[in-house]
Parts: sequence; C-alpha cells; structure tokens
Amino acid sequence: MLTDGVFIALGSNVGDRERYISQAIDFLAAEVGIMVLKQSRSIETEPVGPIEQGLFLNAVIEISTALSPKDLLAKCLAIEERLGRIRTERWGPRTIDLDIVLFGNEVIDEAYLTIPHRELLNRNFVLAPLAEIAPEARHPLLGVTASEMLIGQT
Ligand code: A4P
Ligand code: MG
Repeated sequence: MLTDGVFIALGSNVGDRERYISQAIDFLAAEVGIMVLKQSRSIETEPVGPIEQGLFLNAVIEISTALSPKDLLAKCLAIEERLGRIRTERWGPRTIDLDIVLFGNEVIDEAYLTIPHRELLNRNFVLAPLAEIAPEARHPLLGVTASEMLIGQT
C-alpha cells in the first residue's frame, strides 16, 4: 500500500547546511519504497528553543511511501547517522535532523514516534515550507490546512 501526503521536515545548522539537506533528500529518494514528489525551498531561520546555536536551513519534502511510519522513521534515523549527526544535547546543533511531520491521515502517539509532529503548530520553520508545497495538506486531528496553521502561527 502506498501512502500519499507524507511530509518530512529537514533542518541543518552545522557545516555545509545546503549540502546536508540535498544529500539527505538524495538518500531518501534512493530508498526502496520512497518517492520524493516535491521539495520546498530552503529557508534560513533563527534557532528556536533554549540553546544558543547557529542559524538553521530548513526545508520540507513531500513523499509517497510504501513504508510504515515506523520503518520510515528508521530510515530517517539511519540517514541522520550516515550524515554524521552526533547527538549531544536535546534541541542542540545538528548536521541534519529529519522529522516526520504528517503521514497521510495517520495519528500515532507512541514514545518513539508522534505523528503529526508534536511541535508542528508552533514551528514557523516547518509550517512555511509545508504551506509552500502543500497549502491544502490537512492536520488529521484539527482538520485545518497548512496555510491555516501558518496564519494561526504568525
Ligand atoms: N520522534 C518522535 N516523533 C517523531 C517524528 N514525528 N519524527 C522521536 C521524527 N522523530 C520523532 O529526536 C528524538 C526522537 O524523537 C527520535 O529518535 C524519534 O524516536 P532527535 O532528532 O534525536 O532529537 P532532537 O531533534 O534533538 O530533539 P527533538 O525534540 O526532536 O528536537 P526537534 O523537535 O527536532 O527540534 N530551530 C530552527 N529554526 N530550525 C530547526 O530545525 N530544530 C530544533 C530541534 C530546535 N530548533 C530549531 C530547529
Ligand atoms: Mg528531531
């Protein structure tokens, strides 16, 4: 079964940020069971959260996938490792961070995976690129679209 309307947020604030983002997208596209359909522009954003760190580049892609949410998460984590992400502190600097934002209409609330992403409504740096490529994508619990979430946020 293929699931459409799957969105992954990418963020990088260490080293060659543009390259980490494009490599992560290439690695995702090379996976069996993942088709990359759309890619937003990369935007430079102020770091959000308690840690002082460098500016981020953020982007969102839309994929279609034959994988389960859990298997997609495993692929994302493996790509983070491959691109040299070293986990130091929560919310801290990272070569690449891959977060599953939406997975079609699925709602998941597990310790290791929450979909829609917990912080989606608070994050302009995810909502802006999401609304750019999929203004009509809907939050399965709230029923609001990406553009509406973006307006609500700003
Ligand atoms: N996890 C649960 N739900 C998900 C999901 N929907 N997608 C679990 C991906 N992972 C999910 O994440 C920890 C665990 O979250 C994963 O192993 C997975 O099982 P992590 O990436 O290892 O840890 P983290 O990213 O350091 O912490 P956290 O809380 O995920 O931070 P965020 O939310 O990723 O925030 N400011 C700007 N401007 N741009 C940014 O991109 N990013 C962060 C990090 C802070 N400030 C930022 C940005
Ligand atoms: Mg993360």
